[in-house]
Amino acid sequence: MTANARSIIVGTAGHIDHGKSTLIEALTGTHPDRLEEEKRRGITIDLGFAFLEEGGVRFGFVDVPGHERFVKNMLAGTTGIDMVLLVIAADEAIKPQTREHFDICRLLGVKRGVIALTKVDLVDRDTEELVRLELEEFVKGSFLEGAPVVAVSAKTGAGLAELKTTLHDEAQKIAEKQTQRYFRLPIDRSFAVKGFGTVVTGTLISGEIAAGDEVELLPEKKLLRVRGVQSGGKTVDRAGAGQRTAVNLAGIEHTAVQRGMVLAAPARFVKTRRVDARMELLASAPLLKNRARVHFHVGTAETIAEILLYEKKELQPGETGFVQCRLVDEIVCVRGDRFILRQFSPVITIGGGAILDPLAKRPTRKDQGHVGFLHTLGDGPREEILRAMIERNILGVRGDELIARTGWMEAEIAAAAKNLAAAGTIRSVNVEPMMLLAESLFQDMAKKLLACVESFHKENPLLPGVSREELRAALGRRVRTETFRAALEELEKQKKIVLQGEVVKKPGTEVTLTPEEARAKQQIEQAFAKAGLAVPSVKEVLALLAIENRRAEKILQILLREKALVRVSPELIFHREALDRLPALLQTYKKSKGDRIGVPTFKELAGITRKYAIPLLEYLDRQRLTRRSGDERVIL
Ligand SMILES: Nc1nc2c(ncn2[C@@H]2O[C@H](COP(=O)(O)OP(=O)(O)OP(=O)(O)O)[C@@H](O)[C@H]2O)c(=O)[nH]1
Ligand SMILES: [Mg+2]
Repeated sequence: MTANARSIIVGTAGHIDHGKSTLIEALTGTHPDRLEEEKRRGITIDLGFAFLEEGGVRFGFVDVPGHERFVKNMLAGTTGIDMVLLVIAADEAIKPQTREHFDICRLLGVKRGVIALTKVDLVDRDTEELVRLELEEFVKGSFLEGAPVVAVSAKTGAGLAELKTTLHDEAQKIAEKQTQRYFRLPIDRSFAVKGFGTVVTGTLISGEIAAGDEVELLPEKKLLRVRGVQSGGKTVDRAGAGQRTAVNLAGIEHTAVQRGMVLAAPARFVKTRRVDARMELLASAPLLKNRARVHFHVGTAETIAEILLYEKKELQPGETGFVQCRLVDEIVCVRGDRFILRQFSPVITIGGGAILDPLAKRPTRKDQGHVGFLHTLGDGPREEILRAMIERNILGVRGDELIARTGWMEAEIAAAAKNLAAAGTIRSVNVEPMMLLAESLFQDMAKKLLACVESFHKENPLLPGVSREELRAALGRRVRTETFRAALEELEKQKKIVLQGEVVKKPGTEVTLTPEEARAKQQIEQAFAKAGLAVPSVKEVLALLAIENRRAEKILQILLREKALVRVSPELIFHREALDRLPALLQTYKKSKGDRIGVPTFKELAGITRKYAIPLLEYLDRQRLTRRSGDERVIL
C-alpha cells in the first residue's frame, strides 16, 4: 500500500440475488464468497472481502449477504463502513431487504453512498427509468437523497468504469478518520493461518495498531501481543482507523476468539451489560412496549436486551426515546457507538440508535435529573458532557472511567477538565490518576471537614488536634482518599487549618494548660525520666498528682503524642531518653561478646528485672533492633 493512499471501506447492501457479490468481483477481480456452501447454493451467507486501488484511494469492500436469515451477518459487516454501495436489481427494484439494509445503514449513521442499478442488461430503457424514479422516491429525505445512481451490468461490463469513478469521487468527500483515538477493532473473523497462528480481522474503527503492540481482548480482558498486521491483504507496519485489518496474535488459540469480541488498547475500554441510549423505532415497526425483549447488535457483537423506556410506557412507530438496554451478555462500546434492535420473533429490524452512556446505572424513581442528563449526553458539547458526568457522581469520577465512557483521549479530557476547573465548576482532586469532583460537592466536604476539626477541639481542649485517621473516620466512608487529601490541602492553603504531620488542627489553637496542669505534666515526665528503665506503673504516677484522674490521663496522652513518653506494652510506659540508650548498649555488647544475647544477660546489661526485660525485648524486636531466635535475641 502506498504510504499516503486513503483507505475507504465500502459495504454492499441490498436484497438477495440482486448482484452484490457479482458486482464486487467485476470491480475488484475477487469473488467475495469464500465458503463451500456459498458456492454450492449460489448465495452469500457470511461476510466477504475484496480490495481495489483506484486513483490513490484504496477501497476495502465488505460484501454482505442479502438473505433475510443472514441479516445479523450483514450487521457485523456494516459496522465501521465509510460508504454504502446499495445494490438494486433493475428487474426487481425495491425488495424487503433493500428496505431493511437501507434502514440499518441509516440507523448505523452511514453518511454516504452510491446506488448501483444492477442487471440493466435484463431491462429496457423505460423500465430502467421507472426504477430510477421509484428509487428517488425511496431515498428521499435520507442520507442517500441525491446520491449518484449508476446503472451497471456485470454481464456486459456496462457502467463499471463509471461506477469506479463515482466511488472515487464520493471517497474524496469523506472526512479523515480518528487515528488519534484509542485503538479499537470489533472482530468479525478469527482463524488460523499455517505458520502464523491466530489471525483476527475487522474494520478498524479508531486508533492505530502496529506489530509488537500489546492489546486487550474484550470482554475477556486478556492481554495479547500483536505479531503482525495486514491491511488489504498486505503486511504493513501499522494500520489505522478506517482500514480493513488483519491482526496476527500471539498467545491465543483462534477458537478462543469469536465475532463480537473487541481488540482494544489495554485498559481503555470496559465491558458492560447496562447501557443508556437514544433510540428510534422505525415507522415500519410495531409499537414497542416497556421491558420488551429484543435482539441487540453493536459493533460485530450480538446479544439480547431488555428495553426500559425512560419517559414513556410505549414507543409508537417512528418515535424516538431514551432507553436503557439491559443486556444478557457483556459488550464493549462507548458513547456515540451505533446499535441496531431487531424484534425477538419474528426477527426483523425494528430500530436502533446511539449509545449515550456505556456505564449506565440502574434507574431509580428518585433520580429526577436523569432524562436531563441523557439530553446533555446526546447533544451537549464535550465540556458539558464531562461536567454532567462528574456532577452526577458524589464520590467523583476517575479519568479512566471518563475515557471508557466517552472514548475520548486522556489529553482531551484533561484539557476540558482544566477549563471546567478554571470556571469553578469542578475540582481536580488528583492528577495521577486523574480524579474529578463537582466543586460544590468538594466545598461541602471541606466545610464538613472543618466542622469536624472544630468540634474535636471543643471536645478535646487538652489535645493538640485530631489525627487524620480519626478525621477521615468522622466524615464517614463516602469520601475518597484523594478527595480527603485535596480538601485538607485546600483548607491549609486557606489557612483554616494547620497540618502537623498526622495531626490536623485549627491555627492558633496551641494547647494551653492551666498552671496546675502544666505542673502535673512536668511531674509525670520527671517520674518516668528518673525511673530510667525500671519504670513505675502509670497508676502509681498518676496517683501522686494534684489533679483528678481524667485530666491526668489526658496529659499523659499529650506526652505520648509529643513522643516524650513511649508506650512499650499495655502496662508499661518509658521515657524516650531511657529507651534511646538501649541501642548503644546493645551495640557495645555485640562488639565485645558477639551478636547473641539471652534474657538473663540482657537483664544484667540493662540492670532490670524480668518484668521489664521481656516487654523491652519485644519492643526492640518490633523496632527491628533485635530479632528473636529461640531463647535468645540476635542483635541486628
Ligand atoms: N444478467 C445479469 N445477471 C447478473 C448480473 N449481476 C449478477 N447477476 C446474476 O444474479 C445472480 C445473483 O448474483 P449474486 O452476485 O450472487 O447476488 P448477491 O446480491 O450477491 O446475492 P446474495 O449475496 O445471496 O444476497 C447470479 O446468478 C448472477 O450471475 C448482471 O449484471 N446481469
Ligand atoms: Mg452475494
